[in-house]
Amino acid sequence: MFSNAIVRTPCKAMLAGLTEADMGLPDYDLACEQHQEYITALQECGLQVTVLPPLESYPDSCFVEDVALLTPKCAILTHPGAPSRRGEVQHIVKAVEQFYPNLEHINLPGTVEAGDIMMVKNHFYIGISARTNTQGAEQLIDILGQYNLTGSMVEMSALLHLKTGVSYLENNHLLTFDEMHNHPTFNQFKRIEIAKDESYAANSVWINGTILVPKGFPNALKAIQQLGYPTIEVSMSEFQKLDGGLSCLSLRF
Ligand code: CIR
Repeated sequence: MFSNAIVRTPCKAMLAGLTEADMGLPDYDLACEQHQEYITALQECGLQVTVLPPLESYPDSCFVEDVALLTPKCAILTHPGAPSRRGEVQHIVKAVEQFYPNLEHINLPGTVEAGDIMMVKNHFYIGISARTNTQGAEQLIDILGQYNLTGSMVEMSALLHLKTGVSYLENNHLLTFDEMHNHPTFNQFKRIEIAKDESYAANSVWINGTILVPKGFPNALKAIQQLGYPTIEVSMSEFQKLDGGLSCLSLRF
């Protein structure tokens, strides 16, 4: 179960955020509205939400998930693979310190963005991507080991982050997209395959028994509901334009 979440209000500079989506520029005011809707959804799931102020120097700073890994036993500050995002890390420290007495760090040459990390009980799957490298993953696995947690690396090819293509919904249920449908690492899970035209919904989020699903993906929504989960749909169009999924907008712990 999660009790808390940390989010950061989008900044106006988000229009200059990193993206390969080719879906046009986000509308800032609409993004703020959608962000508020996201916070409300977290609160409806019983989370206490810490809302950090916008950071104009970092266009992608609302995607707080990437800069820290918050586990039940420890907090690890990452070192993003995207150079323009590295400065975001120092700005999350104070908020994380409110909840964790001791912070661990990933250091160069290691890079990690926590969108590449998927927690399944005490195990952490770490996608090796353009943003997270093997040195970073090795450092992370070492740190996790010190807290009796485990980690393993997942090879991937085309996805931005591991959780762009796979989400764990608890109860052995895994949403998968594209290269993750048949990935041997996940053979032991019951996979729910998300079709290409709804691929964005492969990044849905389990919070205390409820699944947050991006709005506008009816088949994915139905498949998740058929598993027996209550769902909350959240409008995400403006964040999708920046390659940001539902999980990216919060740290949940
Ligand atoms: C980036 O490219 O870094 C941002 N525009 C999107 C980050 C998405 N984060 C995530 O998937 N965890």
